[in-house]
Amino acid sequence: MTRKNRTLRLIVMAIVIVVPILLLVVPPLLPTRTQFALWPINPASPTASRLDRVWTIVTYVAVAVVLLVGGLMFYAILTFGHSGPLSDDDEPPQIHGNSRLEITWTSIPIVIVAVLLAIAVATLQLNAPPRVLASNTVQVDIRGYQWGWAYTFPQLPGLSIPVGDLHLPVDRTIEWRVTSSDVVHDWWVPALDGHMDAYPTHIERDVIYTSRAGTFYAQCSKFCGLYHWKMHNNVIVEPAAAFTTWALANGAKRADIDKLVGGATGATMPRR
Ligand SMILES: [Cu+2]
Repeated sequence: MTRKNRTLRLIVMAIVIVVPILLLVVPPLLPTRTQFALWPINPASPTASRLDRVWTIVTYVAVAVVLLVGGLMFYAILTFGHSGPLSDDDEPPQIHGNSRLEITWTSIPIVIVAVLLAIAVATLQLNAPPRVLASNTVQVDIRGYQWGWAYTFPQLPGLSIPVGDLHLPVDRTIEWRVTSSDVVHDWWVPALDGHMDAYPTHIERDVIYTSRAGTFYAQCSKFCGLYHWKMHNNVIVEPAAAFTTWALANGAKRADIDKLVGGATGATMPRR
């Protein structure tokens, strides 16, 4: 191999290996991480924090594997690379039946995948909705349609949001129940929860805790037709007073709102 060819190959391989690593590793380290709104980062609920932890572990394990395999590949190519016509004498020694080597390179990936599986299953268990909910849990019915999301609150009759942003009180247990009136959609607010598929005639429920106020990006994540891209909006988690103002302006009765968010504070509720 000529020096020029070798340098060129080195540069191409460096790009192939380094660019994906940079894309994976750098965004979570940036101070303005929220601009990557669909990354499961900057979690605002315990549920999303646990998902974020799994995501981070998987990412760094994957990067370590890429570095290891890519490094060995680099080493092999640069050390044993050959150019020009081959003669019979150029064939490297052929290795067959090295049981120790084969067991090693089979068992390492199995162990890695088993550990990641155990972490993922444990997280799923922790994120499962509890059987008993706090008495002042806020229930939200979320209905996907082509192409938008509509919200109602069973405890706040009269409040109906056919289109637009969803507001929620901070420091509250929220039970959201997701369905669809036409095709399959997917309710996804990365900062608060994992994906929730929205099927017609089926209610998918999950329970989260709004541990931090803020404006969080929501996006339908199932391709549901021509204007799927329009199915995004914000979930605004805010103090009880701001939530009350919003609910009043959208048709809820004050007595119902006071009953729901004017009573006990989050400190008395189980955090999950
Ligand atoms: Cu969609």
